[in-house]
Amino acid sequence: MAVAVFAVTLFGAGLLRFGAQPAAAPIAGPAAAVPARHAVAAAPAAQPDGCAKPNRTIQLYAVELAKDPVTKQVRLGYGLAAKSASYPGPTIEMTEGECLAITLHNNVSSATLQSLRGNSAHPLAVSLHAHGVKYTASSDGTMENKSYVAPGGQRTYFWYAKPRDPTTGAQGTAGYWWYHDHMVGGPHGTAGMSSGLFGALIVRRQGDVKPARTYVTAFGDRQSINLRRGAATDTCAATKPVAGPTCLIAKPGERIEFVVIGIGNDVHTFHLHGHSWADTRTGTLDGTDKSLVNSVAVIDNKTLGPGDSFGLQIIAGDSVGPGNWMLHCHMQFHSDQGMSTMLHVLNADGTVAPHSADHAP
Ligand SMILES: [Cu+2]
Repeated sequence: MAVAVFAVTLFGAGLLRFGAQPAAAPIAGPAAAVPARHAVAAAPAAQPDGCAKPNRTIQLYAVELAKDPVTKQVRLGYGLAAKSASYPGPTIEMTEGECLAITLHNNVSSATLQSLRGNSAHPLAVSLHAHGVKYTASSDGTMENKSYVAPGGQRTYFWYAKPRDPTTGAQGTAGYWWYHDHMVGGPHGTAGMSSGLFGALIVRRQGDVKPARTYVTAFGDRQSINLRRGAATDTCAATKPVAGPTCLIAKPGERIEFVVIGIGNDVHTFHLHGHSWADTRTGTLDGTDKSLVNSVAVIDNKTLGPGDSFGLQIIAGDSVGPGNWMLHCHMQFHSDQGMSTMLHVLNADGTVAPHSADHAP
């Protein structure tokens, strides 16, 4: 399996905070039949209100990865560099009030995009579509808004994490969201998402408690977690395990965050053994608001529909200690077919406790 597949999508706070001003934003031409080098510049991407001056700029690359070793399906990924692309893609974190400029580079070949296309009239392109944040139509990432990127091209998208307005009560954008392609295969990006073009987007509110690690678990079709099933979801070595999309580890007492995303067509439930969380925006209750403490449910299983996303924080091993804690869809026929992995709360010496892997298909 390609090394890139194992690229770590968790990161410490601020990793993506480059602080640079955005470069000029060359726009890829919308017509798929036009070679990228001849692409005609469309109108510059307009920025949403409150986003006149982006706080940060990042480069994001859409690339083709090695085929899935089990299913032989095409795999695509987003990466902050072409060589670090993975699925899920890098977790992008913002704080309310920030404006982010993201330049998407399409490194996926026309031939690959053509192999995934259902209709020959559909443009060959990738895109970037975000949930939860504010963006104008030119950053929508859709065919309808001509906000996509032809092979070899690039385009800058602008996302605004609008803050909550306490004077009007207008909600902010803080939440656990996701981003994904909306172009590959057809106008809804169905083949792009099912090939790997998706990732988590976290918008924090000032003062939110930050975790030591963030893991992304996208529950999808074919009874998959991050497009994998059974043993393929958990590749942790017994000693010196390396955290990543297929190795969910934590030290006892570490604050761990999960972003849970529903991709594809099925409804799932997210269930984690040995741990529970509050059904709030962050999955936590700090206890200062007694009315919330007495009214908000504490849960260990949550329903996830297509397109939904939520997040939660736990203290790994709290009261239960090290061990191998199953994380699975609780729709029984899904888990029976391999929609199950593990959170390994490590022993004091950093090793994974012995366990039997789930070798369901
Ligand atoms: Cu399921």
